[in-house]
Amino acid sequence: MQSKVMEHEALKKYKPVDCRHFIDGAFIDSEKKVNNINPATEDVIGTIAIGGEQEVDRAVQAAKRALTGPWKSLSSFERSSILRRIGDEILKRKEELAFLEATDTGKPYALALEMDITRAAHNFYFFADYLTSMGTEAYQQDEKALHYAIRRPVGVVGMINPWNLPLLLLTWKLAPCLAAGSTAVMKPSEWTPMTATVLAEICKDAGVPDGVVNLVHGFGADSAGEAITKHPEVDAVTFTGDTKTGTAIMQSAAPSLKKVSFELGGKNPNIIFADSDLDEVIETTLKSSFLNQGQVCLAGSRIYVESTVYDEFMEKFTARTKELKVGDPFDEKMNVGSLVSREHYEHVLRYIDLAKEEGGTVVTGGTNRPDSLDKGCFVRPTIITGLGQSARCVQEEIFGPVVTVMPFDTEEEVIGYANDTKYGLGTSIWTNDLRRAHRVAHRIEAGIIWVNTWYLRDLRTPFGGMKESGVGREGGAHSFDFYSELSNVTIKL
Ligand code: NAD
Ligand code: 6OD
Repeated sequence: MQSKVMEHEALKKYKPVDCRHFIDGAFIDSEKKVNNINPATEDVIGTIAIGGEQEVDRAVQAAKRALTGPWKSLSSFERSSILRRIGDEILKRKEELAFLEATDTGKPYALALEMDITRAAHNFYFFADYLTSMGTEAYQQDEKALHYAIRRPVGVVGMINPWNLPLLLLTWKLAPCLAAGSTAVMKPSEWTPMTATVLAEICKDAGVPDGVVNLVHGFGADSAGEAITKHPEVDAVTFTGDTKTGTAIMQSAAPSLKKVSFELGGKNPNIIFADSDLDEVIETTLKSSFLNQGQVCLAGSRIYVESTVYDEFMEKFTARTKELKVGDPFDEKMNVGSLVSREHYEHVLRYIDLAKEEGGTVVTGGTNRPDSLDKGCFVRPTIITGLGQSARCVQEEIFGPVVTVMPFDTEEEVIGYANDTKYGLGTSIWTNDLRRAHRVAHRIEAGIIWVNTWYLRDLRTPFGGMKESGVGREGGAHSFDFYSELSNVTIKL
């Protein structure tokens, strides 16, 4: 890695943290530990505690006790104030958290600061407001009866998280869980454990009572992850990650019939009609393809372009892609950082080789790190053309800076392509024809459909995937429903 790294202010001010479990309000040491690796330098930066059934059980018992402790007697206004204080504390420590996130994931520091950490604070502010402004369902049945719904916390919630947006996605679960009065046992990804560790400390500083927020580090199968999903006293499991892991978690949670919410993988189509504003399309498509090194579940990794503008699109999109700078996450001139780990880097490179074997053409990218970097898990933004719809690189989630581009001639044809994978998470439709936008949106099998944009979020909206991209929805009332148990009361009039 270049010496440039040493110049960034954050690197002078902050140090990586060793990741310990946080149970019942205290950090605890672990006999079993593994090294934490910075993927951009491939250096060891600290240690991660590895928990199993015993630590998970301690955390679950603490979370269960906390449900009936001081947490239960707080008013919704008091809970909302605690959520606000967590948001404030995240913002106060935003540079430190961005440093930790960039160091753990390899993503650009500037992106971590602007996107991950800012949004993490916003998740708490959003649910703090939601909690104090929400109503309840009520129905008057003529003169016969009045029905209304009451809410209680669902109980102890297991939260299992991926590595791509570690703090953003963990807080997207923890904020509504706390708003609803439930308690949590969190397990971050073993690849990106640092910001979750600091979040536990922040929750304590913000006044969250002991036992309400617990953190157990570890791996998935046969480790802390699985111990959470099969623990009989965990009432609900929220999981974000790979579709295959979702299947394993569903099986493990089945014997105790836990409530589950799954946000899984995607292979999202980006449909570009000839009547769209091509320059705007290209700038947003650069983001939907390569933001966060393409490691975004919503990434528009299958690009379909109407034939009449295909050549123009390819020329401009390729030129802009080649301009993206890949390298040191702490060099603010870089647009693309490192992938999360050597294992994932090799996985992405294997797909690029597979694309060639499948008859595809690598238009740009396609090799590993740029010559200027001597180590790190860097992959250059890669565009592949010439593949058919059934190619594995078109059907399977690569989860890296790799997109395929295919031409199409008709609306019917592209709707067929868009729906032809096992996934159904996101879609972007680019057109200036309003009727077509509605028509196509209604036929696309995806939980999240954007027209003339990508990843424009409003936290009130339903978020989640259909088909093998998920089970349930998060966001606003949907999150609240997951972290609560509803009872209907009927009063005969
Ligand atoms: P992953 O499924 O490998 O791991 C996610 C988490 O699950 C980790 O904490 C891991 O330790 C744990 N885990 C693994 N096996 C387990 C098991 N058997 N039991 C319990 N826990 C287990 O996913 P990842 O590689 O960390 O993340 C990338 C994937 O996540 C991609 O498929 C991506 O699309 C998906 N993702 C989806 C969304 C969404 O909102 N739909 C968001 C982010 C990431
Ligand atoms: O923005 C969100 O709320 C969200 N859940 C994003 C998920 C991105 C997937 O990588």
